[in-house]
Amino acid sequence: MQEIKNNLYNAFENVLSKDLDKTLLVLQNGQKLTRRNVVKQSARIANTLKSLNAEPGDRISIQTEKVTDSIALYLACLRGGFVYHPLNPDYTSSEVSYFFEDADPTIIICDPKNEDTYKTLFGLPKKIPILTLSNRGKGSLISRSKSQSTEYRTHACTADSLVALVYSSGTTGKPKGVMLSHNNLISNAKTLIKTWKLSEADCLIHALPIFHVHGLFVGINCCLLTGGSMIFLPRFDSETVIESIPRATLMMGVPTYYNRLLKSGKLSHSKCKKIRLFISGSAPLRMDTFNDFKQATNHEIVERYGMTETLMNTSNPVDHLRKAGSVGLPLEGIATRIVNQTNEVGELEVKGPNVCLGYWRQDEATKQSLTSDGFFRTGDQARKDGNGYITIVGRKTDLIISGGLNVYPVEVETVINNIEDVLECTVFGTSDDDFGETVTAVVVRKDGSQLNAEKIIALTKQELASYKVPKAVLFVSTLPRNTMGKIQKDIIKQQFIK
Ligand code: MLC
Ligand code: AMP
Repeated sequence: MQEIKNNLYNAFENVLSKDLDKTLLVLQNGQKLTRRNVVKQSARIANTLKSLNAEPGDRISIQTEKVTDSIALYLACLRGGFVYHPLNPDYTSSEVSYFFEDADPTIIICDPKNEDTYKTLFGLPKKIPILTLSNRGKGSLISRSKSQSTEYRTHACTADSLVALVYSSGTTGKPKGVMLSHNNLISNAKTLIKTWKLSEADCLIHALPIFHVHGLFVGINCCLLTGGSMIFLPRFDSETVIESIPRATLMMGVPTYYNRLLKSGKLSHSKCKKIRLFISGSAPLRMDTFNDFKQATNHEIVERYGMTETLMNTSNPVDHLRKAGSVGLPLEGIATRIVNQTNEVGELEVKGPNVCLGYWRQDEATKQSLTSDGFFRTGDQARKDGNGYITIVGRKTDLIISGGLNVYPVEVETVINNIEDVLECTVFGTSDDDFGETVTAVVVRKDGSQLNAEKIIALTKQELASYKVPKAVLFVSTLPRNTMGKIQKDIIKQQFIK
């Protein structure tokens, strides 16, 4: 009995079962789904996955749009003890091949448009069942689920059982699967609920994608654990979000969302009076965005900081000073320290029940990510002020965060360097009012080549998801190198940044 309670689904069930008629999701078309609708659908889906021989611990790889049944599918994985493995629907077949190969799923669930390709590429050799899911109950997952029972006995697991595999790119090598446990998710959601004073009365504007921890484990888990409701939007779109604001009490987003809401010119104090909190994370929130947003809405955005490997680490408080430019104070139960400081800036390390189990099938990388006393090395450079507020001042790596999505230059450089007529290139982030940072490539062409920026962009797009594709491509005759022969990215960057 004790063991059963360790499944995150049991924690949700305790809350949801109190009033199954309460609305859980309001969709973009106004349709409302009650808790009962979602709970029953999750049982049908869990039974379907089980009927295809999925066993607890097996990975279910999911690359679909954000659709009506997405939450029921997530809950189905929890109930079955299956490992939820979400993927960005924008990934190309070549990107996705790597993830399927590495995660080694028992079932793949994809958008109908990819079914034939994936069946040929991944289904046949390993006989992996490939199901489809699209909006409003379409696709083979839901058609198969219709005849299934609406009851499912939730899998009993330990607190440390693997619940989700979310990939995070590495600077070198390939992306690594971050192994998250039931306890990681439960403890982090409980801490956030306390910090942000979330309750059953809250209604969250959920416009974030659900293939990353922000939309999934901050947005959805907090809502399911409090018994609140969500305006569940397929994607962020300023118009729809602005229309939704008067009906909501909470919004979570990346800084680009707040930049775009401001740019719309349609915010006002009265429109936002029902909102309790606007929360931002996944990328630095600029001070001018914080200040302009306050002026436009009378709300100070609550900035928090986290990462896939650790879920959320810090947040500005709700009842005390929300410091512009700072990611706030360590969350309860999470220890933070700043090591190897120069001028008070050093690498931020964190320890607590939020830190992941490690990297999937990569023991060496797991070992390297932790110190001997169990702190996780975030790779973020930070400073702490006298009151304990933490400011992220940079990163150890040359990671680009564009609209809250991470791009590792080396991945883009590899694709561009493989283009015929490219001699060499370097890729870095440049500051952008909308995305915070965007991807820029500086390329050296082979002698006599007429290769242009459009062609490079088009060829890169065949290989990589569009958020990784450079928004600007510039040409030079040589790239400066240091005495070791390494391209001096900083010098080039300075030349191009105004
Ligand atoms: C889409 N594009 C992007 C992009 N998203 N380009 C750069 N950066 C992005 N983030 C592509 C589109 O495919 C399109 O390509 C072109 O850029 C312009 O698209 P758009 O219409 O402006 O983009 P849009 O669809 O509106 O998406 C932008 C966005 C979205 C910011 C709304 O990317 C988004 O919702 N981001 C949130 C990411 C997130 O959830 N991060 C959390 C990670 S978890 P084309 O070729 O068609 O023109 C984490 C831990 C933590 O970091 O602390 O939370
Ligand atoms: P990911 O690996 O995709 O989860 O991205 C995590 C990274 O996003 C962190 O290591 C930080 O570099 C960055 N990040 C998240 N939240 C913030 C924030 N509020 N301010 C600055 N950087 C952030």
